[in-house]
Amino acid sequence: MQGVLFDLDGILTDTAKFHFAAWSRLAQEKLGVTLPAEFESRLKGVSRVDSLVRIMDYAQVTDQYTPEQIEQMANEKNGYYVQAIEKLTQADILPGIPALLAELAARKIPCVIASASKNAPLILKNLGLTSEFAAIVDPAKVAHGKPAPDIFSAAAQAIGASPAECVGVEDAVAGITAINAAGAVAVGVGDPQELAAAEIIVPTTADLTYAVLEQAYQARAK
Ligand code: G16
Ligand code: MG
Repeated sequence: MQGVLFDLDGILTDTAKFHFAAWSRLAQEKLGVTLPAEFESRLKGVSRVDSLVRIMDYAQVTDQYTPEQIEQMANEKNGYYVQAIEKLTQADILPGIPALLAELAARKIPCVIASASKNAPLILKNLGLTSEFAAIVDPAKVAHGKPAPDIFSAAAQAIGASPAECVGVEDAVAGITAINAAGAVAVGVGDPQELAAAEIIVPTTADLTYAVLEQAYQARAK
């Protein structure tokens, strides 16, 4: 294993609840709808504008807004979201992540962020994790978002590795699909049925260790 490609939201910290709260506020105020709870997981790994498109579909208002109004609403949601993530600290890092990053650093295995979030640099800074990563892929610079392979291909490239030499860690179905499409080895965190396409699935981030990632990598090589 030459590198580890990390999703951010749901792997390093739990920001899905903040995305959902910000979208819920926007949907209520601007579209007059209450989002059902299942939207929290339905928007995982989905880009900002694509998330808004799904919400507008749900509200059945897709044809009623201009591209400028859509962009304005996406910006507004981001304002609410940034207010929440500004308060993140080291205490918000998910269990097992500091130990995993330390194990990988000790083995000199580079780590890269492959997140759909344009706020990834701010989140990493507030978690105190910026220096643990060799690179953060800019999602604005990849042509297609998850489930397309682009962001994981770019993440491997950022450390001079081929995707096949890397393990990707994800909590979202779209992310596992993207890792597999890039040709990297997928480790899923969450529901084994939902994430069945991953090489190995663990229940929580506390179960992520170097040994688990290496086991997934070796299993795929067979
Ligand atoms: C994350 C979240 C998504 C969010 C997307 C874009 O992806 O899971 O819910 O819509 O980023 O975030 P932003 O609006 O901050 O650019 P990931 O790939 O880290 O799970
Ligand atoms: Mg995620």
